[in-house]
Amino acid sequence: MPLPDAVLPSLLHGAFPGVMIGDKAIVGHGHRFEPRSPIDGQPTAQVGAAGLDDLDHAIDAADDAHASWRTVPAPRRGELVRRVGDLVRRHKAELAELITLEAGKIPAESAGEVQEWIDMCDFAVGVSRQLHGLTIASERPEHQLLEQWRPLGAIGVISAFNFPAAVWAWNAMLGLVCGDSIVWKPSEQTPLIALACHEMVRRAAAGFDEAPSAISCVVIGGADIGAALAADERLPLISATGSVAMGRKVAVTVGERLGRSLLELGGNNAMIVTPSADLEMAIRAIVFSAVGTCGQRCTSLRRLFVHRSIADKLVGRLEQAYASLSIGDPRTPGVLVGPLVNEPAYERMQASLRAAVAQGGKVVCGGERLTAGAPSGVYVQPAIVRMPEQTPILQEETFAPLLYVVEYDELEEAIELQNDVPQGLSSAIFTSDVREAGRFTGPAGSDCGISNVNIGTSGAEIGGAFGGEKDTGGGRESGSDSWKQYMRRATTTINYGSTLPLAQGIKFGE
Ligand code: UN1
Repeated sequence: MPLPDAVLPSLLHGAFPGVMIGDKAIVGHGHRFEPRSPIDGQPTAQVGAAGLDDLDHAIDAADDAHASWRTVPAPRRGELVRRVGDLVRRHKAELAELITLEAGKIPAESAGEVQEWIDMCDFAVGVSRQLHGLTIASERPEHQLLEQWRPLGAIGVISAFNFPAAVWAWNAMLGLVCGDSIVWKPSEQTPLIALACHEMVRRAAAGFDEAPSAISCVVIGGADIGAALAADERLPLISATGSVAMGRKVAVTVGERLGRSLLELGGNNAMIVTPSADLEMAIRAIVFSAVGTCGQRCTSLRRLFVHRSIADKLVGRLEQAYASLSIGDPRTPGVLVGPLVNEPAYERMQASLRAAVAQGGKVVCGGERLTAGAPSGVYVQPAIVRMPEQTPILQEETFAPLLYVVEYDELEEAIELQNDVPQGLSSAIFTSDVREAGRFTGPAGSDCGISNVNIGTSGAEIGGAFGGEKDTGGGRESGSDSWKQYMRRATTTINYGSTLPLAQGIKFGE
């Protein structure tokens, strides 16, 4: 498959550089590897992964870059991000093509992910003129008490395969306008799109005198690189997206050195469908949330609580909708469900299906591996399983198109079930009853970071803060005031008088 060269750095000795320190491309001192496309399991390129010494150089350079970048006025930093946005718009098709190639998404979803990056650029440009502090009333005469937001430093970003561009963009576009530099460890599954993302920033910075090129660095490698990144004291913030197990390790490592971590980990998202729901809308929302991205979003719908009076009807309609899904090579027009990322993902889906059946579940449809006509990637028929109750397997997030359905009688019970899992990312209710919607979104309702009414669990806009509670890690990224995490708060008191009154009225030797 020809690669979209227009957005990629040049090959060095037959391999893509696994390390980019601004405009410096390095074939890393780590192993050489061949990422494989989930579409057909075939290698796409050779990449020279980073060694620990490469990471060390990248962090040094990013730290240096930050020292001058932080003094550039924030609206000028916004101008750099505006130029990044222009480049991303121009190269939207090529960038989307790489996402499809490396993450296996259908083109519409890949284009959506690039759009999410563009939206993030626009948002960050606006934020660059709104990094507001406060003026606080001082208790002392002729004193000003101010709260100001200052750039934080070089920040580490660890991201996952399933949103290989957007999650970095949430962090990097805001980090850049906040005066930070970025050291990014992407998933080894998606090195080319990571290089292309960096390439957009590199090109924007190349024509922009105030921007040192090492404000953006990419270090492609495995868990050892991630662990060393998290441990590095030169990085005051580590923003990590991925599994709960990974996040727990990052939190401990970063906590140990009293750094700041921003975690976006697993979701085990639920939807409640009440008797007053608009079923047509609910079905469309369920199908997109449960099978979109082949069930590999952290916001994917995994648990469906349906009122007993409508359960059979709803499940019957879902079964029909699932039967009409076109599954296969995501580049084929009309296909809605692409591949799982790899064999282990398929094995985990099968293990969860087996566990669900052992716990009393009845498979309504799906779970079969598709071979006929599908290329040699891992293609599965999305599954629906009716469960007698919320059994132990429903406590786990399985990153695959596997939807459990449980019936309920009382809304309170459904809300309790939805909250009774370790994760707390996204949630939804379908109802036309304002009281039910109010209970769900109220203080005793959903305990998730995202609680939606009459839309699915996935597909959040960038304008809101994105993230969740409990095992999801507590972080909030992208919109709202998430930018504050990429800055440090400085309280400044200015005495413009000619006496020295002490706070709390203390008299000291007078
Ligand atoms: C993720 O899966 O890590 O809300 C992020 C959504 C997307 C982001 C998902 N905007 O589904």
